[in-house]
Amino acid sequence: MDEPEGTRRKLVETKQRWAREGRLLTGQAAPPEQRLPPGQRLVTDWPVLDLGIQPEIRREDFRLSVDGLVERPITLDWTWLSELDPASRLNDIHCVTQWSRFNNRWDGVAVETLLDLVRPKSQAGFVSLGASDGYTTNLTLEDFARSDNILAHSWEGAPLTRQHGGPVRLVVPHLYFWKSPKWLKRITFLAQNEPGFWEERGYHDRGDPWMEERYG
Ligand SMILES: Nc1nc2c(c(=O)[nH]1)N[C@H]1C(S)=C(S)[C@@H](COP(=O)(O)O)O[C@H]1N2
Ligand SMILES: [Mo]
Repeated sequence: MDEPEGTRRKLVETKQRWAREGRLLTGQAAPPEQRLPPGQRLVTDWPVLDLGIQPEIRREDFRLSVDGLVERPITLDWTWLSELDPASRLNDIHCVTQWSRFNNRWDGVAVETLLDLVRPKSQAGFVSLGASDGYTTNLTLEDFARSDNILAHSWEGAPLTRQHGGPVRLVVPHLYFWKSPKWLKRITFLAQNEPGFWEERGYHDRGDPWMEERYG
């Protein structure tokens, strides 16, 4: 490979790495042409996408089991969740069906806080996420542990609606939105990767929007 080609590839790799690390998501100051991943179009409404079952779960009935390869398996209920360190995140949504929505304000508990509580064992390399509608998805522990990620119970200052996954959903903003399960009820730490609902149906195992990892 000649010199300019190598230099260009390095630049592309670096920019892709920045994107993966959220470096281009600098909040309101970043121009849209940098924030919008390839093939995405911006919306200002918030579409609802799911398998068609939208379970109605009252906050007092909320349970989230965290199990598998952790030092301390737990089942969080609403009271316990409310007592954990509160966290807020401002981030962008990118759905694989090509809509993106900027500047979503979430309140909840940072995934980092949950990890401190359960302490994954050294053999844990993956998580499997389960939801009350039967939906599942998977992440590497590295993608799950990102500081941007939040267990969200509120959006724009109001409780997350049932359609959008209330009482609690996971938000993983650096990947396509199918990696962000609504009505979250189970997080299992695993040594092996366990593909979820869409991952078993032709979607990419990781789903990085800036790499256009739509299909696998
Ligand atoms: N439990 C559950 N979570 C889910 C889904 C689902 O069908 N069930 N769909 C995923 C997909 S494909 C998308 S794009 C987003 C949509 O979230 P929204 O309806 O809040 O926009 O939820 C993701 N999380
Ligand atoms: Mo989606």
